[in-house]
Amino acid sequence: MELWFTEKQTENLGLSIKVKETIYRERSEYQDILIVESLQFGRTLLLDGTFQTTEKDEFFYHEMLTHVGLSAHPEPRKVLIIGGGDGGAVREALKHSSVEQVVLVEIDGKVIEASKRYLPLISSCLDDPKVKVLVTDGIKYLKKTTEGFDVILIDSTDPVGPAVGLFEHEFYSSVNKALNPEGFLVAQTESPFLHTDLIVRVNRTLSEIFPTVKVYLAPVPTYPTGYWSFTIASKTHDPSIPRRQIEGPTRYYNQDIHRASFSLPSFLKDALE
Ligand code: AG3
Repeated sequence: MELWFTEKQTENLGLSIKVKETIYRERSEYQDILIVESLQFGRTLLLDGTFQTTEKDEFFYHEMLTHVGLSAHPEPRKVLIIGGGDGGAVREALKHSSVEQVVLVEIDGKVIEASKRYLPLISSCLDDPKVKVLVTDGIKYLKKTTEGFDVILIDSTDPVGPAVGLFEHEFYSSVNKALNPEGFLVAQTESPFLHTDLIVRVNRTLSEIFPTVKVYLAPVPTYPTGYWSFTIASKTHDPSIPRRQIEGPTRYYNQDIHRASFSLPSFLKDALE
């Protein structure tokens, strides 16, 4: 007998993986958490039935979420990650030798625990002395923090349920307050093909707050349409120019990719105008 898991990406489109074994399943206070061993992608984390990260393809997403903002910054020392309880973005941020502290604010402690236990390749740096892990609501945290960060990464789930507020004006304003003058905000903003309207809305909202807002793209094989967007905002620097080298190895990101990822297809450019 074969066991398959399908994420319904739309009413009429799905991505299926053949499952070797179920590793972990729990209904937390916030969501349904599932980790399976898949034949194609290795260990795979699914939240509320949607692919979050897999051992085999996580590098596309985590490298692109992290290295564009950190490499465009002249000297990132303090990084804040909202969401991202699997630890993939934390691991990437620590590849920048200037980084002194990474604060991870994840609402669901169960995602952190399960990732530490069952996704060691991704979560490996969560216990690093430079990393501070806080299990709390990122929206509330940013409202009251008095700390300043050089790069803030929003590693959220889709804009449904607990993540809705992470795509709104009020939240972006608190991000702005917590961002140092030379800082960057980077948010994952879904599929350019399926969620063009969301990307346009996020860009308009961020443009009310930040002088520079840009979109960049990358493939992520296990996300809807395999094609993904990130939105980056800054107060000072142009995010499309890499300014520094990364110390650690990368598999997708390099400086050519950095520059090229800001070249947008006509349908998206038109929508953003
Ligand atoms: N966060 C973005 C996941 C969005 C995927 N959406 C979907 N499969 N429908 C990923 C978290 C990884 N650290």
